[in-house]
Amino acid sequence: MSAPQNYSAENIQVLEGLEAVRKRPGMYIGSTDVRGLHHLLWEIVDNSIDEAMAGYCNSITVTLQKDGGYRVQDNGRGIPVDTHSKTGKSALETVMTVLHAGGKFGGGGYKVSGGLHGVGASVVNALSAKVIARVYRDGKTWQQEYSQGKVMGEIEVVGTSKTTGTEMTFYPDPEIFETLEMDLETIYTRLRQQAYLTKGVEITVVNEQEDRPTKYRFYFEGGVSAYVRHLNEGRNALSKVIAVEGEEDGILMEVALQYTDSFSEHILTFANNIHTAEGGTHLTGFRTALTRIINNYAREKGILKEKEVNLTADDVREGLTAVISIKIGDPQFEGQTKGKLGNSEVRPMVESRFGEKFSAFLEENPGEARNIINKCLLAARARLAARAARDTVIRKGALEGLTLPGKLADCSSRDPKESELFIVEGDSAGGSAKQGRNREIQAILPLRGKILNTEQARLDRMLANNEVKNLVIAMGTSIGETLDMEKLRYHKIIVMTDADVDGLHIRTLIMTLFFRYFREIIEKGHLYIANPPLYKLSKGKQAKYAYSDTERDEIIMSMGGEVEERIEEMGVEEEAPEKKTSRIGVQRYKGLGEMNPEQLWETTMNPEQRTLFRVHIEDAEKADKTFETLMGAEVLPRKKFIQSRAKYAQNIDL
Ligand code: 0RA
Repeated sequence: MSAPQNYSAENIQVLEGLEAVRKRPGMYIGSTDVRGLHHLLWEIVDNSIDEAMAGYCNSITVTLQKDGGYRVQDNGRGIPVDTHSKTGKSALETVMTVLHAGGKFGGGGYKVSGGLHGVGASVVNALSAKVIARVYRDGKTWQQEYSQGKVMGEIEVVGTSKTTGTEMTFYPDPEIFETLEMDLETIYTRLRQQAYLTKGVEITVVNEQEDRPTKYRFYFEGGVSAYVRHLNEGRNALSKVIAVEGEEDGILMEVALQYTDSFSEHILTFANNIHTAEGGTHLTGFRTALTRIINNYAREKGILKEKEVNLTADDVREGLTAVISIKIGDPQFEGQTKGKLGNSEVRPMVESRFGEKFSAFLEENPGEARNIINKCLLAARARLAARAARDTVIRKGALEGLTLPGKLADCSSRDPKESELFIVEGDSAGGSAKQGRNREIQAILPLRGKILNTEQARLDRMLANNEVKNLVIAMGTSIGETLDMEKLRYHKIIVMTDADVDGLHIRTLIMTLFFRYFREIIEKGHLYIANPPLYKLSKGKQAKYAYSDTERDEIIMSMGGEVEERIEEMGVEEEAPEKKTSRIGVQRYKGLGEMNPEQLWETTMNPEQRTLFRVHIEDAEKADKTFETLMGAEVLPRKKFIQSRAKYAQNIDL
């Protein structure tokens, strides 16, 4: 067929569909920053994972090509390539050019699929400068190319093939994305996760962008149990990994859990391999069963005495690491970010299936059961102590007529929407910030540096800390169970610390604190990190600021200076070498305190010019884990952590 004659209403619709994606990419992939960029890869990989879940594929390879392309290959059946009599198009072309067409082919061939989430290959196509799709089927290799969602030519046979499979190579469009470089760590984490959740599939990541290409292979026979083991690396386990599987009415459940002596909870839930960040019916079923079974057991064995009250759902969470994965034919995703599983039939299924088997485990393993229950009892005691500490904090505030801490330089506005709270490290930086700020909308709370030096990270002790108390009172929200977002006094809470090891520590502490006790503040997008400059570059009266080494070099060049080749010597004093340049002054800021109030305002605080990084829940979770490593009871991981960063930090004291 030749294109012009067949230029039907349908073709026009297709173009309009993908045009809409290019006009408002955020609607389809969330954003056009690095997260949105990663989304392209997830969409393509998810399609191959779907093929694996359907049982037709056991190997997926993701390649980061030297030319900037991303290639995803699988050994599935290959997307059908024969021409459909009605549309005059192959299934391949339809999948690539029609919005939401993915997964509709093959006459219900998929038992499970991502549903809403797999917006699919056509979106990736629309947002790519180029896509090359290859299908290996029926002894042939088929190929079609696209650009910005448009077909560049008919599908054609380009060779023979001994295997079957699909191969997509896409080049993200620089007209759309702010950056074209994905983060390798993020790719590994996500694909490792997918490999844990899809037993028997092998996922390989090849990075050809390095001088020496690297190859990582993820394959886990153990599935979710292996995942829990991985999450608990570096923690002290109180039991072995408890694994429970079940199937009922077409719902497949896989649960693995393990208690450690950690103080926080780590639960990851999935429906059809999609992370349900907001939980849902699978999580509710799990929690209800866990609390009930632990209480039953503790009563039966006389560990909980008759007059003692039951352990609460919160008590059985401390130190719990669990992965809950369910697969279901018709998943319903609800909630603000579609991250909550809604299917009501899942809750009773998980509750009874998991409950039965968990109960049997406790009966059969009395030693481990005892460890778990003791941990929960400890949590109950800590909870009561924390509540007492919190009540004192609140009562004190009330007695003094809700006095705000003396160290807080509050703003004059009483409108939380426009108000900002800067949490600043150290008194001298606090001084500059107080003088440099816009007093109408910016409040400053200086925090003393060494609060990270407690021997163990316990809630009741953290709350007893004056600095933390001040923060709680300043924010106005209370804490933990009684957190009240309506009372939040500032809609931007901005952490402003030095770019050195101490600054990093304080930032980690603050993020951990928010992750554990003010999680909703992060989830609602109120927590930010300030971005102070690393260098000041001056030539005559002209001054510019650089926020990274690359930017420093660019500015020096633009000022007519020359940039020395920098030789990285790891493990040697980390004093940055002063640049030798023609009449260009290079000042490296070692701390916020080195900036005068005007400079701090201009570079870091002025809402018109500054950059802020919003903290996402994953960042905070990472901080939480780092914090545990730094503070935790186990010496070895801490030692490793510090040694691995020794080149950045010669004398951190812990
Ligand atoms: C529907 C039907 C068939 C294959 C696929 C979808 C398929 C899609 C993707 C996307 C990435 N990799 C994929 N692999 C397969 C084939 C049905 C048949 O051969 O009978």
